[in-house]
Amino acid sequence: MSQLTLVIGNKNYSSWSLRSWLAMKQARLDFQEVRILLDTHKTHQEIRQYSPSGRVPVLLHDKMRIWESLAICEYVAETLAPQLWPSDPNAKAVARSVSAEMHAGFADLRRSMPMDCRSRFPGMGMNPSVQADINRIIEIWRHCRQTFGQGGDFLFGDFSIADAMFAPVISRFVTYDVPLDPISGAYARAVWELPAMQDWLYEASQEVEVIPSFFYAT
Ligand SMILES: N[C@@H](CCC(=O)N[C@@H](CS)C(=O)NCC(=O)O)C(=O)O
Repeated sequence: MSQLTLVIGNKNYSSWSLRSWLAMKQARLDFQEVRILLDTHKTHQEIRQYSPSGRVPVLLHDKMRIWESLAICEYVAETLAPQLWPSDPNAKAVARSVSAEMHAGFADLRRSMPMDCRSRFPGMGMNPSVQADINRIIEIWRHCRQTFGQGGDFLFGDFSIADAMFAPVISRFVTYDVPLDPISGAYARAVWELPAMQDWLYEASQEVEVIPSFFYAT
């Protein structure tokens, strides 16, 4: 099998890394991990060895380098794991829309409630703009579950890239204790309880590095 390596940041903080990592784990791909500590004097130089953008995650596949979390997921789905998108074209189109919306948006939520998997800060970071982001995310989840979710516990039934894209949001909702309605809460629990997600959370809990949480608003 060809060589597949995912370069990631600290598991506790690197929400973009979690997205690609979870998609690849759920696809049962055999890959190596290289973890680069964020926020050190060597971080930029170390990441630049692998990633032209100077950011993680970056996927190394033979001679290819693919950066940007969503592009990595797309590449993996196209080359190795087509099951990462729903097979129905309409469901797939909406899965792509909500994945792109997550990748490009929700800046207020990301800034005010940064991912910090192992910490608990109930209520911290909430303000009207964050609440507006949360309301839209819940609207997406409820719509996808009710329209496309019949075949399983995830947004489009079976696990897809869309679920990977929202996984760090679910971690934030746990850290900041964001209340959810029954449909959204059941969905968030399904992602949270995935063995791969639990592995990531365990490994995050074992990390010792501390980055001031507001610094990594990603
Ligand atoms: N849009 C990018 C965002 C990647 C990103 O911002 N990664 C952060 C870590 S979560 C990073 O590499 N930071 C490096 C640095 O700040 O030096 C993606 O989707 O992959």
